[in-house]
Amino acid sequence: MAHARIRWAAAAALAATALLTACSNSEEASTVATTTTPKVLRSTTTADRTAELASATVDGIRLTDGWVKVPPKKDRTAGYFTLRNTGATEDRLTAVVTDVAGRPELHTTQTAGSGAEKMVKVNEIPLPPNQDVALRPGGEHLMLVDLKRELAAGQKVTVELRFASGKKLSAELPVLSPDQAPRSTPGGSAEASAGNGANGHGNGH
Ligand SMILES: [Cu+2]
Repeated sequence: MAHARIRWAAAAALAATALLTACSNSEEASTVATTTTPKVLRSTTTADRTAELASATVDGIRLTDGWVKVPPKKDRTAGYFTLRNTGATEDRLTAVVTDVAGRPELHTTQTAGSGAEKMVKVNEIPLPPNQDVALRPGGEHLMLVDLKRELAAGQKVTVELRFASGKKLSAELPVLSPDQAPRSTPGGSAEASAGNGANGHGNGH
């Protein structure tokens, strides 16, 4: 119908047709411009899959990429973060204090000859100057044993990290479901790759 009217206008006055054409061209141009918007929306949706990770700093120490896994078992779960000692001398993470767990522990993961992974408690995690030390699935991690309450995705766990230097660093770690967990864990382990599946992270830590 619109075309019919345009033709009628063209028959009536050529100048008018030229104006209408110019008009419809500019409309097309603006349509093209708006069709690029959904791409932006799509990448926003992707970002939603990975919820915002915690970061915090205290003089000389920076925490980034902090999160806690939705407990795979009722009584325990693990927390992960990257620490950077921005000072000039070595420091050590010696303890974590939190009110959500009766026993917060520092663990490392050892792979036995059979290939089975085993978690071992450690007393401290060294932080050499100017290096990132990543606590991550399949490696060193914070173990929250004897959970005092249920932890659901979207909640936050407040932790206070204590260091050999006497420094203390507080952070609020978001609780993430497996499909919200960060995908690209640097040097990711078998467990991290398993997390790429729909229902990874089925095991205990
Ligand atoms: Cu553990």
